[in-house]
Amino acid sequence: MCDILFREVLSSSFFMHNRQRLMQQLDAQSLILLVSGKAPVKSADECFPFFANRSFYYLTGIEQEESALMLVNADESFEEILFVPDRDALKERWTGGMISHEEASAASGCPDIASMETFYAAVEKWIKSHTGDVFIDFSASNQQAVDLKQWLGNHHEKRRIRDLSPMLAALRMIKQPEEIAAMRKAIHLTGEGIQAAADVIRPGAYEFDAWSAFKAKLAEQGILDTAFPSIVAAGKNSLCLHHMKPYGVISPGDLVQLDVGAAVAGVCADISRVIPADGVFTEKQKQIYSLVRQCQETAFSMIRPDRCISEINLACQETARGGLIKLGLLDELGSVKDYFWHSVSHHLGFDVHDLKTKDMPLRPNMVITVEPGVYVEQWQVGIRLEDDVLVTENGCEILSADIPREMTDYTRC
Ligand SMILES: [Mn+2]
Repeated sequence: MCDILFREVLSSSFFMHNRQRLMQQLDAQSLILLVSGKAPVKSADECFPFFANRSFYYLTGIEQEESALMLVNADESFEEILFVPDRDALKERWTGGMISHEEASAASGCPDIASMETFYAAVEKWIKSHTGDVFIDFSASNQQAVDLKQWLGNHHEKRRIRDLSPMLAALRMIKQPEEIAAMRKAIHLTGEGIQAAADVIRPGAYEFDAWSAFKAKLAEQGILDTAFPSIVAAGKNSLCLHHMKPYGVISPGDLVQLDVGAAVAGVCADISRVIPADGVFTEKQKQIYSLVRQCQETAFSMIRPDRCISEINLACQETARGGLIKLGLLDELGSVKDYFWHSVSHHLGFDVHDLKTKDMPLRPNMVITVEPGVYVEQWQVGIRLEDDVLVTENGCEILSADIPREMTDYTRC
């Protein structure tokens, strides 16, 4: 185990295995093309930060901009070529080292590394000498992917171009042991970050005090990019689900909603907890908190292979409906959706909202979140509790079980 988490990488055999699993799903004589992408331009010569397309990363372990993967499924075997841009001393002077062929090969386990300059010629050559279909990721929206699709359309309009994204989703939904191990570390670190944030929450502090305490805890391990923008929402700000401007001041009596996640070796955690500013929950806050906890228990008890997320969601809604009626907030004919604003689960992996095949039944080694939320506008109380859960052979394991989840854990005398 690495002691400093930013050095964590997944092994080349993980990426090789992913490519093999993908190829096994395809007909013989097909061509797969995937690109890493290009950072979007902000303005003039400035770009937004670059992150490689997550499916490209899943198959290569490479974060280099403007790279491409070509996989050819022949009858008995498959060929793989990874194209990376030529190193450019002037560019590297500004933005640091570009990946070498040796580094690309070591990270991906792909023996054949070529210059990106030769990519389109290689595709052209394959298409001219084969009749098979070409698979690209229709869901990729980066400029390099758009250019590739357009080029295929312009130069090979008669060739069948097919969408790879359903196959990528099917693969990425089933987590491999190395991914789960990295996720456990990301979750553990997220728990430490939540504790650090909770420690600075008090009336008079700002939301960004907790926000920066969380980030600082991750930075101690060299983890500088969170899995997604951290949400710290005090009081009525918790009624905005993605409150991303943590400038609010924390007032006495407020609850502070944290929805945060670290990523380790690219694998995300996604955890939500609620901290009372004064160290105590009011009666109304307690009622909503325990209802949300009940919804979580409904979900935990249902998660197992063959269940669909939609079924779990409906059951949680029913738990919420019953509780809201008891509290007098909802009448029998009212809509629970007035309080239960979002679905309970999403898949989690290299993307925080990971690729999925719509409402496919759960399978062992899928990882989903359990995040029921109940939002009571008239009380100015919104509570969401979120844990990350691994589907096992006959139930589930709560990967974030060690992160305190009960009201008593966050009550201070
Ligand atoms: Mn989530």
